[in-house]
Amino acid sequence: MEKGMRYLVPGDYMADPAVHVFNNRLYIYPSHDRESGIAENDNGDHFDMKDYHVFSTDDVMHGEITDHGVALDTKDIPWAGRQLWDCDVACKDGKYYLYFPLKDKTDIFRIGVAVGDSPEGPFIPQPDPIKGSYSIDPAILNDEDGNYYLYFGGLWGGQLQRYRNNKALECAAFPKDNEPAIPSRVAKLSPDMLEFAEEPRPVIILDENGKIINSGDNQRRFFEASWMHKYKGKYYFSYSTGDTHRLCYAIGDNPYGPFTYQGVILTPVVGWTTHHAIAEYKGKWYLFHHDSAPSGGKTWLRSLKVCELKYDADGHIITIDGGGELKKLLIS
Ligand code: FUB
Repeated sequence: MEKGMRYLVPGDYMADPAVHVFNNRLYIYPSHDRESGIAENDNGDHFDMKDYHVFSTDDVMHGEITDHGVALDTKDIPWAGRQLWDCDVACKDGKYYLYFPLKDKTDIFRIGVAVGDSPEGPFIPQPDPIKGSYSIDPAILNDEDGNYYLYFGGLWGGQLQRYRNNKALECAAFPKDNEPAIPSRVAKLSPDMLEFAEEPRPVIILDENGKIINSGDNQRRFFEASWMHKYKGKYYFSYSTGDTHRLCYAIGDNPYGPFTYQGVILTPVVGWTTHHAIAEYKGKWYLFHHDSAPSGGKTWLRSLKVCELKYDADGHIITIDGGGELKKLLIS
């Protein structure tokens, strides 16, 4: 393994981390990959996850990682079809809210909420998904002014190409290469944390000339895995570029953006997907992510990783080597 990297849960396959500090402890909310036996395809049918475990630690690089066990299972979700993908958790007034994407019984991804009394869960799902929700990869920003924002969306198997202006299209449609890329979405949450307080808005990413990044610019355009963190008063929106396998980021002045593209956080890892969370704990910043090296490159069996993340004096994130290209050659 590369120097300065740590696999967090070597005994199991965990992916898509969301990470937050609650009660001075760091909590990790990953997807729980499993060998489903389903053939790999561009729709991601092979990612057939059924439950979530919660993990926590008080020492990210060297401490014990506690597994708090199953916090939510699809069998307990009344509207469940299949595929429990990336989740995130927020805390408000002593309650914990777990946001999760799941296909409903008609095979459409919706975003659900489950509520718990502790960051470890268990979480009790609401009877229905969030009204007006669609697609995947929910990520929460607690703006620490009483407002919480939910970012979401993902292309291809994540179904975001099936929507325009929050309405389902008759047929999925991708813009032409010279048209603006399909954006991630953001919506403020209602005071009870259970619904959108407003229509989701597009998360616009601009290039260095102030022009919206185009669909054909697949080294920089949004694909999936939204994450938001704040650093020195600025809003850092980060995401995966999907088919070009990078984690990139863009900076804005408020939770809605627009955000101006800055660069690459993580170069490709071993495996197809790349997905992350960024968090500060005990004075250091960390990049939580995953790769498929321990499973020999099997994209549906990913392992959780962490390393330190550093900024330069101007607040730019220093690019981290995902180790993908070289390792891929060794594995194949
Ligand atoms: O884990 C299933 C999907 O793979 C996630 O929702 C995406 O972000 C990608 O990591």
